[in-house]
Amino acid sequence: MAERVGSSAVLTIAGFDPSGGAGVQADFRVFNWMRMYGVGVITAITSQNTNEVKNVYPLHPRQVRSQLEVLFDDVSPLAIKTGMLGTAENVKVVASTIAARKAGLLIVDPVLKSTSGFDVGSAEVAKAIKRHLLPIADMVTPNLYETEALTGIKVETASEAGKAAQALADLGAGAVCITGGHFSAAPTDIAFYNGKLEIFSGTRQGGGEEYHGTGCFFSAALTCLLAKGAEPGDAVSGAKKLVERAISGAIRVGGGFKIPWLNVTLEPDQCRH
Ligand code: PXL
Repeated sequence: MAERVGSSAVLTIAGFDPSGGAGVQADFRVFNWMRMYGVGVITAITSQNTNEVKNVYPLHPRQVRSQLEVLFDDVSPLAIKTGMLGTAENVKVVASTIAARKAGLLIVDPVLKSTSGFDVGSAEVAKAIKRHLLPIADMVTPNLYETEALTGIKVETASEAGKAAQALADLGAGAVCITGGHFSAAPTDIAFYNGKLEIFSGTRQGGGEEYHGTGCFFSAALTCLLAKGAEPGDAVSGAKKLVERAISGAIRVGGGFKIPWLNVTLEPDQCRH
């Protein structure tokens, strides 16, 4: 009999991006690279390419709840990551269903804005994430913009990020990692867990260009490392190294932003038919 993979599955609850740079498809690629089986629940359909987001069509909360309940009836993911949730109602449904099922580790990527600047989460979504998801999150991974939207603290320096990270922990998140890819100085991530701040400095890859899907890539890699039992600090530094490598190997799929990519493939003779 085939071995059951359900107990080593990771779940992404996120939006669909036809260009595949962000959302569930990006998460699934990372899960594959990390050798974990991905299961997924869609919260919104977006119309976008590698240049821009044109529209976001959130699913009805009933559709989101139904996908989650039917999946949880059968599969118990080791860890769950949330990305774009679309509406405050969807945030509530996701939080209450996960809490009721006491399902796996929870990593919250509070997606609110796309690389191209499109608002993919309103102020109501931010409020609902604060109220319903952060109190049950094991780790939250906002970028600078999302940190400001969630805490009201303007973050331009590492010390401001430290204050904001503590404020996010006070809202109930077990661990916080503020991703500093948008700092004008070096891309420094600031984490707060076990009552302590930790700074992860990085090196800017790819000449300061913007990429589509780096936030999804980082939080998906982090989710896998936490699911495999890494401590928060080791998971952050491991995911940061992977995202840097993926940025330096980024690929051009269309005419817009490049997409982070790890050049890890089967040997050519293994994919010939
Ligand atoms: O990068 C944030 C993000 C996450 N998920 C989906 C997206 C975007 C940004 O465009 O479309 C589906």
